[in-house]
Amino acid sequence: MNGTIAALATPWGESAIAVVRISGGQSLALVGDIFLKESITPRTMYHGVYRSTSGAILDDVMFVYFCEKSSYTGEDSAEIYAHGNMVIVAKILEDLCGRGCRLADRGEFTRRAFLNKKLDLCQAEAVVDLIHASSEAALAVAQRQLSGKLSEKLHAIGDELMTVLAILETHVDFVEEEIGGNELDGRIAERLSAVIADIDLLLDSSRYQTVLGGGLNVAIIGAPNAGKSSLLNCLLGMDRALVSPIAGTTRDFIAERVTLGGHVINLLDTAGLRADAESELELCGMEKSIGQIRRANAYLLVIDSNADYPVLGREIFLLPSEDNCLVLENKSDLPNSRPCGDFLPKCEHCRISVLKEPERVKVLVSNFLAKRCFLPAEVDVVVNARHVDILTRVKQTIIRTDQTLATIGVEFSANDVRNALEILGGMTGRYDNESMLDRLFSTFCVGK
Ligand SMILES: Nc1nc2c(ncn2[C@@H]2O[C@H](COP(=O)(O)OP(=O)(O)OP(=O)(O)O)[C@@H](O)[C@H]2O)c(=O)[nH]1
Ligand SMILES: [Mg+2]
Repeated sequence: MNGTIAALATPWGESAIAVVRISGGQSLALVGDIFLKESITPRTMYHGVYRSTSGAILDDVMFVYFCEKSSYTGEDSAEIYAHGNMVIVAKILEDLCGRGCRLADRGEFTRRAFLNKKLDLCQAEAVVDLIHASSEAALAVAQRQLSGKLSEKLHAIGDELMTVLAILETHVDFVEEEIGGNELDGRIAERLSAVIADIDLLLDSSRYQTVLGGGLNVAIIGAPNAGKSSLLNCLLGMDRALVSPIAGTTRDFIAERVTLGGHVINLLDTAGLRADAESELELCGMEKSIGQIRRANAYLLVIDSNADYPVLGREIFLLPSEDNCLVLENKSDLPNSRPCGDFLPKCEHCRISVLKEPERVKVLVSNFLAKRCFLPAEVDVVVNARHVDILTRVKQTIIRTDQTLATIGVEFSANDVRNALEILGGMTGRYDNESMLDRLFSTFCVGK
């Protein structure tokens, strides 16, 4: 943690106000010098004129100083609220560098907060998640993680492992007193399997990462002319895709983001799938669509309830399942429409008319996606890839403890538990190397 750092904390570009953030031992002296003030009360907003070292007036600003006890970074820091003009901001940063500051690296403010124990690593990660959260669910999870919910669960796991370690060590120390091998094994095995169950719950939550991260990818699929593009337009609430009675209208797939019931959905309208494409161009469109369909997390399968069932083709036949696919029996307003429950019978079905009842269709689709694909109420934390890696290693070590206890003995199992605790420590705090921290904080923006 060397030197005093400075960076623009608001986005680069024109705005009402731009916030320049400063952190490090020189913060108080810097604001004192710049604004010619001898005494500055922490956490108090001041009005001042920013004068550069050469005496030029750069801007009329507000500023505030935070002492190390009550700052984000855990060290003396300050914020300067300038007009949101990037020439002014560039000049202020240049002046700060002239006064001995250094421009901050990505995530350096939060990295300092972590090194000063203001946050643990899980909470630091939550800062990025919170900034990038694009749905209410993602925001709620990030806020819980930032407030320490995930860390709490990890500490509980750590405490339990410490208890097991204590039992094992007592037994090592007083081996002559003989607690009774079987009784000891039973007590420990029970505790270890409870810990494994807790770890499994956390590991299981990782499958909601995709949903929280970039939103859910939902592909609208079906035969040509079924009404897929009509459905896309209905869900978007605008005329985005061409709709026509000519089969094979959509060639290039169309991707659009939409918020349904507070959740971000990446909707994908695709080219109609059929075995006898009429042209090379249609075939190219289908191939491109199939590539995209494979990456989807859920499917809205639109069929024309007046026509023969679609032939989905080998490539995507197996993708829709009861967990991820809603079959929409469209064009129910036409006289020859009939129920199609025997087509993919395990999937949920709805008889609809996109044309005549767009609002009902919107509600049906939102409910389906909410039920199947969003975060269940009981999932309060969601672990990321780094956590999965650590938790998996902790779990393997615990399983080994159990085996070691049965085969080699108490002394060696205590070592395994110590290892498991050591690995678990990496989740919230202890870190092996600088490069891991570099990687983690490189996902931040510069002023955070
Ligand atoms: N009667 C009726 N017609 C509909 C309904 N939904 C869509 N259509 C009509 O069906 C035709 C095809 O609709 P599209 O939305 O272009 O179908 P698509 O599945 O995107 O077709 P391709 O892009 O060719 O694969 C258009 O004429 C729509 O107006 C409906 O609920 N009822
Ligand atoms: Mg279409």
